[in-house]
Amino acid sequence: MEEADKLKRVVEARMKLKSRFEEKMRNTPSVADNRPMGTGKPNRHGMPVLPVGQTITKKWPVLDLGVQPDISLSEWRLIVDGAVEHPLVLTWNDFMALPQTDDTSDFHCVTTWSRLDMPWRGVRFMDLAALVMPKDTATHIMCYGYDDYTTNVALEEALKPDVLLGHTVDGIPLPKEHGGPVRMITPQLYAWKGAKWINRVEFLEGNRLGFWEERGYSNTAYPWRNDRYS
Ligand SMILES: Nc1nc2c(c(=O)[nH]1)N[C@H]1C(S)=C(S)[C@@H](COP(=O)(O)O)O[C@H]1N2
Ligand SMILES: [Mo]
Repeated sequence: MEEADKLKRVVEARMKLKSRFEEKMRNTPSVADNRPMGTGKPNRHGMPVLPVGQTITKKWPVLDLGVQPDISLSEWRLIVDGAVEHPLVLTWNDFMALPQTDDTSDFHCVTTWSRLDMPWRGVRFMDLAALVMPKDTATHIMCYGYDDYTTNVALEEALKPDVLLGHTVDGIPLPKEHGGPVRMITPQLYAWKGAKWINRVEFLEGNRLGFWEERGYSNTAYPWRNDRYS
């Protein structure tokens, strides 16, 4: 009974949050652009499978700021705070007890490679957001990595169903060099919007720029608009 109540509350919170952002999400370029730039058949959100200027790679290059932090599962924490009703700090066990999602998605790096059909397992950002419940004034998030990397994402992008905090990829625990134990992925935006070694998600009342955004990368990062630099 208690479990059923809990589930009901989670579902209700998710529905409420979804309805708040549904229209904004429907109008984002990676869903609504009627002249997307790219080649190939439409993907599941209606965009050409390969965005303009990208080349498919089978390998998975590693990009970082020169540090690959080593975070054991026992010391790993995820802080979720800022403009939310119920801020929280999750341990690894708390995180793994959240609803888990499997999803196969594409990965588009601004340095022009794309890796298609990557099978991920993790927690939907939407499910995490429903737990903390963003305040009505929240518009963006800032994601922080253990390496002090930061990147900002608009909520209508972060709440899309393919945005995961992934811990497993290709059937194995996410390798450290790719951001393990947990990283975010943003399949409908360039991949720098997904923080590796994620440690904190701060909900913001208004926009703020992250590490690369401050250094001339696009605030919005839409692959099908060649929206790389600002
Ligand atoms: N914490 C952290 N996250 C990060 C980065 C980083 O340097 N630190 N690099 C970003 C960039 S620029 C890209 S393209 C992707 C690369 O992910 P990969 O190394 O798994 O290919 O991670 C993004 N997330
Ligand atoms: Mo990148």
